[in-house]
Amino acid sequence: MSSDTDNHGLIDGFHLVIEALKLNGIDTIYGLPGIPITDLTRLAQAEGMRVISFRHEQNAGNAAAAAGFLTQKPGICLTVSAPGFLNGLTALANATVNCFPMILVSGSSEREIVDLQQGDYEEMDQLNAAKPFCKAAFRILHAQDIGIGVARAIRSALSGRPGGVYLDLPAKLFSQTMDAQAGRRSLVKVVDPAPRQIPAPDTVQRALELLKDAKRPLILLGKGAAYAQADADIRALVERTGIPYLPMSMAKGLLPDTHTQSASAARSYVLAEADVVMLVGARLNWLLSHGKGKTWGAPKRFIQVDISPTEIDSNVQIEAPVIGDIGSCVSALLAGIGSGWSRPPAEWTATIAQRKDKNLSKMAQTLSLDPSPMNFHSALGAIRDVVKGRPDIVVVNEGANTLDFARSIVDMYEPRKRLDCGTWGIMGIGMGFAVAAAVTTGKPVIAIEGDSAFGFSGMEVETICRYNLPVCIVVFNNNGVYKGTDVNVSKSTDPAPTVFVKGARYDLMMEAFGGKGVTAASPQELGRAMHEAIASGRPTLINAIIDETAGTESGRITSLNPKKAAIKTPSA
Ligand code: ADP
Ligand code: TPW
Repeated sequence: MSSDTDNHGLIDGFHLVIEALKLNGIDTIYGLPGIPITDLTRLAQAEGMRVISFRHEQNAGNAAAAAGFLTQKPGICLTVSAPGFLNGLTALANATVNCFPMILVSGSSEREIVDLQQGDYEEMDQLNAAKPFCKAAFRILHAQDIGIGVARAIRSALSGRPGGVYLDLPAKLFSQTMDAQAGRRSLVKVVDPAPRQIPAPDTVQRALELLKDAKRPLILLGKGAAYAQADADIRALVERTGIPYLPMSMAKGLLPDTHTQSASAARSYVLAEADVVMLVGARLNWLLSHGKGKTWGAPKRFIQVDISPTEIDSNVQIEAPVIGDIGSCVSALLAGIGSGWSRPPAEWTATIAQRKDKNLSKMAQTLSLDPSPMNFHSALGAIRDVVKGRPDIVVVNEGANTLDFARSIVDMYEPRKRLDCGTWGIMGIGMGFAVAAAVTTGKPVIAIEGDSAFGFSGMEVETICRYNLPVCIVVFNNNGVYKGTDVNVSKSTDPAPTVFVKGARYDLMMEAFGGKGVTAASPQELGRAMHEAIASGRPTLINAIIDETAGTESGRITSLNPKKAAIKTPSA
């Protein structure tokens, strides 16, 4: 252990880092120890912080990112130098892409040796490596700069569009000492780290005028709206205008998915037919077909509420940008709406209701089938019922078909209860997100995982057991990536690239660490095992046996696979 605080009136770098974080209300570190940060993890724990120690830095980083999204405080991921840093970098990049505030704090080797490339232990120019993948990157060289350095990192992660920040702490910094009183005085409590950004009144007026004239208006809520924690105002905006809305996957639950104004069950219809669309914390990226093309039908008129001015016109023209933080924008919109707002034409809302009814009864029919083995629908039907009974549960979801079907089948009822692959469609967030959800909310977590998706972070079942977290993992075991039916057409005896060991016992992985492992072959078995997991709060892994022929290649985005070109070059 390093020197204690106040030893001969001195304080060292270790303690200054911990005190700087604590001063700013940061109470948890997600990380993985090793040179030069092992003592930092021990001391942080000794100083009353929660230290969640992972088996791989990427999962710690994903946990930090999810914690940031859920709490509006930057999640801290702590790693060792070069390889540990690089392992965390994917999560940092993913956090930045998704606008989640996190700080990747990595120890680093001696600057002099790194800069002369003289071959230090875990040598790497981490600061420059990190820059393209985050919002901001900082290095602290002197103990007296720790307060300012941590403050810069926090403010960068949280202000404006949230995102990932890299903070480089060279090994030498930790054992530097300075006068304890001067050290404490040098710490900075960040005042108002995410200042409100009030939209200009004329932009709000312009947006309302466009909305008022709409014959077929639509509100589209994205995960920025969920992050903003302006839940009551967002709900009031939707309800007072009477405008149908669509939630993006992580905005599900901002209003309960069963809300009469939800147009999710008529998604294709409303996207094609709406004339004015108001985006609230959602980007017109690939997940929304870039705001154009067949999905969107006739050209639209767009209103976009976002904190980032450069998001506007990124894909199509935005006629009414409203730039500011969502809380301030939505409350300004509400004030402008007042009480005399006329609801959208009944023809529009009635047609949506009809389409919804038709699609929902079709879905109910599909869900009532009970095929053996289970398919995605029948297994998700069981999960849907469990979540309905426990709307406070957090759902983590990744995979291809497992993701796409769960998103549409499992209704969410409360804000920020759904975490998933997000903007990149990244695999591997599962266990990190599940740990963060359990740690930050104290609620039960269900992780709905494709078997391939689970493999990316599966070793963290040990972490879940070690901290005894109320996480119930459901692995949709269909023996492979997408499906389990691929065959190798070559002469070799290797399995095809997308298939796994058939009949794998993922449940035994959980048993190996003292958690509960269950195999479920029917929706009844699955539902029962989930109820037990939630009631007991014990780490549980349910190996749900899914028909290996069910689903499609890449789920709903199969069309993004490049088409095979000529298989053989034509002979001359
Ligand atoms: P989704 O994937 O759900 O469609 P995106 O991640 O594409 O959502 O979009 C989220 C948007 O929300 C980003 O453009 C981001 O700038 C914006 N955003 C995030 N937080 C806030 C906030 N507090 N206020 C306003 N806009 C925000
Ligand atoms: C980091 C590519 C997208 S979806 C997927 C992969 C490998 C797994 C699909 O199989 P799974 O799901 O999980 O069994 P299901 O429901 O269809 O049976 N590497 C990263 N990210 C992505 N997106 C991939 C690879 C991919």
